Amino acid sequence: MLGEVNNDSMSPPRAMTLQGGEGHAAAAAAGRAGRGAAPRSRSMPYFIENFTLIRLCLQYLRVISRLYQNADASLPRVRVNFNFSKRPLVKLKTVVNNMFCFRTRTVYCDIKALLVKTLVQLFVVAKCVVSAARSRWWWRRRGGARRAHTLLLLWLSGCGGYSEGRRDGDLHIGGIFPMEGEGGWQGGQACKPAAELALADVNARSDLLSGFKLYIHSNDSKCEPGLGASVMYNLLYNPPQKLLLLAGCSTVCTTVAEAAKMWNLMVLCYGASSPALSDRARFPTLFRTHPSATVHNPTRIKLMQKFGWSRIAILQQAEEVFISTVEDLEAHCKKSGIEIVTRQSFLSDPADAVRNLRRQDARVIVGLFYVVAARRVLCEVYKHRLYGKSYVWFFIGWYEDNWFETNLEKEGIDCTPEQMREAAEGHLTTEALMWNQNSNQTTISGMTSEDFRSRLNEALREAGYDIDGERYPEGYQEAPLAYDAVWAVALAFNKTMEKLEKSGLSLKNFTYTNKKIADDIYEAINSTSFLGVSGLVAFSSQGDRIALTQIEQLTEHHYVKLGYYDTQADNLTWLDRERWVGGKVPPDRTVIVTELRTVSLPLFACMTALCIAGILAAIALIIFNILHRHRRVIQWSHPACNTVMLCGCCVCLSAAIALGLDGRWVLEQHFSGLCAARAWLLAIGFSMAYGALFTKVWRVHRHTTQPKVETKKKRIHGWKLYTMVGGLLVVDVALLTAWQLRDPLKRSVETFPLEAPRHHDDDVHIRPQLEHCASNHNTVWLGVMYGYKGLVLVFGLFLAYETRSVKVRQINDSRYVGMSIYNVVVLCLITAPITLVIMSQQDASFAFVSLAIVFCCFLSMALIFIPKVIEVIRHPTERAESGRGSGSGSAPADEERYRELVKENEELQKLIAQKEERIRVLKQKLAERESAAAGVTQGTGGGDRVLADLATATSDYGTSTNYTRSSRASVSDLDFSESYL
Ligand code: ABU
Repeated sequence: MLGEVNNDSMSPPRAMTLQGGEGHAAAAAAGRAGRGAAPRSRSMPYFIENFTLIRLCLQYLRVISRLYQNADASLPRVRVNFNFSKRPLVKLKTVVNNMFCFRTRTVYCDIKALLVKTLVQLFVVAKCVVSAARSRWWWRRRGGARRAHTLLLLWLSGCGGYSEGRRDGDLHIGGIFPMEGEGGWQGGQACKPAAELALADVNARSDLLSGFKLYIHSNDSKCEPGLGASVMYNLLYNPPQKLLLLAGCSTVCTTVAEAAKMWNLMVLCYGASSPALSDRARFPTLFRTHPSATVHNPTRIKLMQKFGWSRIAILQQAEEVFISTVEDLEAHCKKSGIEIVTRQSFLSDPADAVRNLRRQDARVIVGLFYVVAARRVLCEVYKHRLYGKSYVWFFIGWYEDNWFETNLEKEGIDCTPEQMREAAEGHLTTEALMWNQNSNQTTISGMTSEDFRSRLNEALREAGYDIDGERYPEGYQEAPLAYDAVWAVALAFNKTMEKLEKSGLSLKNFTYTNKKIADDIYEAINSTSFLGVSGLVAFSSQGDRIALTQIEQLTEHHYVKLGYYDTQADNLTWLDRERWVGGKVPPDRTVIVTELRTVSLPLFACMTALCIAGILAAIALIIFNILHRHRRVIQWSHPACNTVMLCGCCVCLSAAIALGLDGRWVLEQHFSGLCAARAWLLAIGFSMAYGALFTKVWRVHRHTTQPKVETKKKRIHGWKLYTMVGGLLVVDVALLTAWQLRDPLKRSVETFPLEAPRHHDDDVHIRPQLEHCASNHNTVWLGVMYGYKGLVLVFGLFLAYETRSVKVRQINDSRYVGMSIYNVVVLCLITAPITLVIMSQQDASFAFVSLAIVFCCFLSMALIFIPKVIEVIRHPTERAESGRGSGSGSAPADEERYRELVKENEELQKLIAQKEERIRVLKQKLAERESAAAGVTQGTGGGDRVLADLATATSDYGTSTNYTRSSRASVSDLDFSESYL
């Protein structure tokens, strides 16, 4: 019989012609032998003839035995595969096996048809003999025995050919198996032997397809849709009529199923996972024993929830099967609140996609690709170090167990098996259960799944696979699906036949235009339900297989079962066998630890100590100022201003401490209070300290610019000294209150770029944060405050410059006040803008500002008080001044005395003026008289009187002058004095 000829290597049209063509068997055999086995030689035809003869004899014996025994006969059947071009060892073994290993198969022969056809063959033989007799040379060249042999061959071949190709009792289905392709899924390698096992088992059953035998006409699609389509058309356009197509590999199934509906042909896919195939409108005649890849997605989501992963990435091969799986996965993720951080796809080279995963900090990655692409991905994963304790990969579970270390050289993968093993360690796989898990359960074929495994292993061993060395062919996982697919077909045909019988029809009546029988077959498959070696075989309304999923993990280069998930019942059976590379569940992202940047403790401690020392020093100086208030050195330095300045220093130093307080000390909710305190303390302290200095320098300037008389007249009241400071404070309070009420300072956080993990912990990154005080319109408020303070500073600086060489007795420390002002101005003008620039560096900023404050305060206190302290130390016993000076601190008696002296001085000056006038008049009279005496010699009485008056006047003047001089000495209030400094 020729129906079982394996036509892998034939071009599809030819293959099908040979399959169906009776009487061409010898030619077909010759063609195969010519391609595969040996060069054509003189002995070749002889071999072919003999070989074909043997085959036909055997077939004939079967026919005869059936004829005489009228019963089922088990006879050997020879199958030959001359395809040596690929996998020579496997093929050679197959050939040898097929030639010498006879498989049990029951043959039904239609005796009536045999008799008729035998007559026809006898006629053909006779005709051959007659025509041959005419050709003498032919008779001469061939021996008689040889001629008889050939005639016998012709006759037998006719019988055999008939019995194979045209039996009415054969049902034909097409089989499209991906076997020898480069990429994709070449699962036909194991699925085809499994389908053949099923075929044998189905045909061995007398209760199935009574009177019919099922045949598969198969070819290789290489998992290429174009080639798959070609194979399909050849199956369709070459006899015999096919009732159904079996197909594997999603891309091929998609093409085949989309076209097959046009021929009213059912398609049953044993190896197609594409969720796109669940579209009933697009694929109305498709069924599959392979579960849809979407069954993995609920399992993946379940695992993500179990391990707390809410951020994943997807890497996929650009094939419809994976695109539609990812679409389904995205929908599941969205429903479960899982973020898909990136979705990378690639055609054939995954290098860029893997690199992008690293950039996106992907940690939990779902990979969807065929096994060849999976090896490339794994190699890139190794190169980019995207594995280990910080990463989790979800791979598809239907790759063979050692997929990551095979075919590396052949596929040009530049990673060693060791590197691939290292990168693969710990990954998870999800797969639909394709083997019946109950190994004791007897399935429809009478086997348990383990029995099936043994038989399949045996078949694969025979085919040359190193099953004992755990080198399984591709599709081993799916082999039960192919086995059950054939059973599903047989059961469905059986059901359909029973139905058709009632209306006097048979499956043999099916044609590609017969919608009615096609519908019956559809109904039969749709309602199929049986226990197969892959589990319960039943189809959903979409034609999908319903299945459990299994979760595995690669641990020490071996897959370990972690559990099962029943999507329908939402039941996860977990075996607690997972092992993670780092000993803990990898996180789904780099853990970002927010870390508050605070002022370093030693710096804060040092500055606080300095500030406290400054505050204590200021308090001590206030006490000193009060204790020695009656000393000239204190009295003549506006001690009230000095006290205000010292208080201002205390406040400023407190502000410096407040600047160093941060999140380390103050709770977040209290931080706005700290912000307000800083602003108020600094502004008020500045106005007090600098205002006091400003007041002093202002007074010095007033002394130098006002007319002497006016200066002499004006009495300086104590309260006037406070007006300047008071005015500055009022402006401060007004501004700060407005700021506080309108747009209060609040805690704001500056976030810095991520910092490298500490202690080489890849999973942890630090995100530094720094607290600031800011209001909504911070720049406006700062501008107003800085503008106002800047004006005061600049004006103070101007006054200090103007009075730089002036020494006023009442303000004995004016030069030092000026120096303090220079110092404060310079430091403020430097510090304010620099702090704005370095405000993101908490230590530098705090150190800079607090040192500026400390420096200003210390220097001002030192400049103003050290001379006074030294003076007090030098003259510890000096009594308090009581009779001189007019400083703001002078006693009322001094003031009174001063006023009396001024008054006396004025009176005396008036007197002097009168006397001088009198002298002038008398001198004038004297001169007149002298001129008259020269003309008239008379007595000297009148002249003597004038002289006497003059003498009186002169004597008065002399007295008066002395007094005035002394008086002048005592009221020299505008004299520059260095009496104390
Ligand atoms: N389990 C093999 C699936 C192959 C495919 O969907 O193409």
